[in-house]
Amino acid sequence: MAPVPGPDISKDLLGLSAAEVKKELVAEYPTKVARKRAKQIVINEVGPDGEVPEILSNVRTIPGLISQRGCTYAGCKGVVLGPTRDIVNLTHGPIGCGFYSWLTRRNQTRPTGPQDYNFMTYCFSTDMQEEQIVFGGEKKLKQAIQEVYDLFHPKAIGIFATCPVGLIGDDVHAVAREMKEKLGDCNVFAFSCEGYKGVSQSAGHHIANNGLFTHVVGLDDTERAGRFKINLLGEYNIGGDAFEIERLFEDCGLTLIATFSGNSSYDGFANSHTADLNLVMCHRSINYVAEMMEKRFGLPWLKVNFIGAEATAKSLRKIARFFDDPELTARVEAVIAQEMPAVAAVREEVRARCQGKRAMLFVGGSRAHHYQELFREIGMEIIAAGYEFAHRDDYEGRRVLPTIKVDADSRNIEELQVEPDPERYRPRLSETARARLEEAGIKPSEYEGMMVDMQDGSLVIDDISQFETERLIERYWPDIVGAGIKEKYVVQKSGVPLKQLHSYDYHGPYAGFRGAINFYREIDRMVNSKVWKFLKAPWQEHPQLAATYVWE
Ligand code: CFM
Repeated sequence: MAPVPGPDISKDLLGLSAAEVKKELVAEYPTKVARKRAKQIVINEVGPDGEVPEILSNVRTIPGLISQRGCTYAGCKGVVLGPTRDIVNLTHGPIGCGFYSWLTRRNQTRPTGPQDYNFMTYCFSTDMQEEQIVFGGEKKLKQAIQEVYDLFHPKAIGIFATCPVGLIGDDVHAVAREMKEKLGDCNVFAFSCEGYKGVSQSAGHHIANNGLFTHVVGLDDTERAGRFKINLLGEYNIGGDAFEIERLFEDCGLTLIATFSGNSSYDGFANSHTADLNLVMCHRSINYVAEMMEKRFGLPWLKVNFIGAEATAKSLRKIARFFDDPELTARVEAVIAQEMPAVAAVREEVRARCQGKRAMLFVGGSRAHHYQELFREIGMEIIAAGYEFAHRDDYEGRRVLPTIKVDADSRNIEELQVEPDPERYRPRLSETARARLEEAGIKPSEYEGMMVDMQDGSLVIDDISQFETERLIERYWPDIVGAGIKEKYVVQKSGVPLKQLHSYDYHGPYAGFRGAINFYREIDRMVNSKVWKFLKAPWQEHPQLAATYVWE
């Protein structure tokens, strides 16, 4: 996508440029901290070939800065494995880790019938106590697995290690092997996803990808019926997004084998290698599975985005191009033609009220990019965006992959060595088909990152701190901030609405065409509400109430 034209967004309320604002921000820090943060705060500039400035990311948060990040366990258990209804996710650790990672993300699921399992409403934990910390927790873990099996007879049990497990040295993998053998008809596998394993939840994604690929993908070779078989990777069915995307796939005549992992099932993962194309939504959390499936089974992957009506249409057309079938192409066009009028009507109405308003988005590792589309569709501008835990390729595009330095923290996470499967490797894309796609501007195994889609002069900030968030709000006074629950109420008490782009507050879906309509209406309601200007945070009226107030 070409750089987005638009009015000058590079000035704050005082007329200072983004570069000047950045200078002021980092000047508040001690020298060493300032040096590091200066590399994580970048003024966007897109060159003629789509080249963008380098941004420091996927590095440790500086102690003392309040960050938005979560932990490795959250990325593994909560994010990637959490939304699968029929795997029992058993947290090996103190009760809080299990409880606080239990369904707060609003990942929904739809069992196929009364016989289908849904364990997502349960919270499974070994509830580690002092006795296990001192004498070891393997015995209690085995008992818990047995109890789960006796009560529920699930197809699979995933074990998730929390921080103390790594510290005391419980061997969760040995326990998993032993119990798998003992139970016979239940796949038991473990994840060494202790919270401290990486610098953020991103490490947990990688560990989860490795585990799923090693223990589940490829277990079931059954060929399902369907001419256009796809997997959707990196879509987690927050607020029902996957339901809307599934509806569109069905209308288009596409057969969805598996989603990793919104509205997903164990059998879907086991069978996913029989599909012909992987679609990658959230590149950060799932690119590893896409890469490994390509190497072992020959499935190519395409980056897609179903957030935004235009992005959805574009993604559907990409899929049609891939399969290169006139019937499919016609059906995709018919679906787009049928859905768009309703979208356009609401978009025009809402745009009249939202045009020129400004947003800041600080979310995870993909949504700060994807949601820009939706805001732009109603005429809004993105003045600053950033990720909590993305890597340089998510910002700058995969072209920088060979230049990313591997540090001690990333070396901590295993890179699986994957070879083509001797029997089942089947390249789905011939050289001619690949060339044909590239000619149409569709590059398999490519993601160009967030920055190329942002205006010159906008701020790109990695792992933003609470202090920087507050300062930016004072300086730019955006019409809305897109972030998460930890930021929400501080920002709103200051008088700026905050839309949770993780859990969607209590709303959604936002994906696909109907999702876009929901989002336009929600943002219209939020940015045009008059209540915000009457708000004054308690600490604005009484500075001594602020946590950072210095008594003299
Ligand atoms: Fe991918 Fe996600 Fe995200 Fe993510 Fe997440 Fe999430 Fe997110 Mo919250 S997998 S990177 S670890 S799109 S839970 S569904 S919203 S931070 S931007």
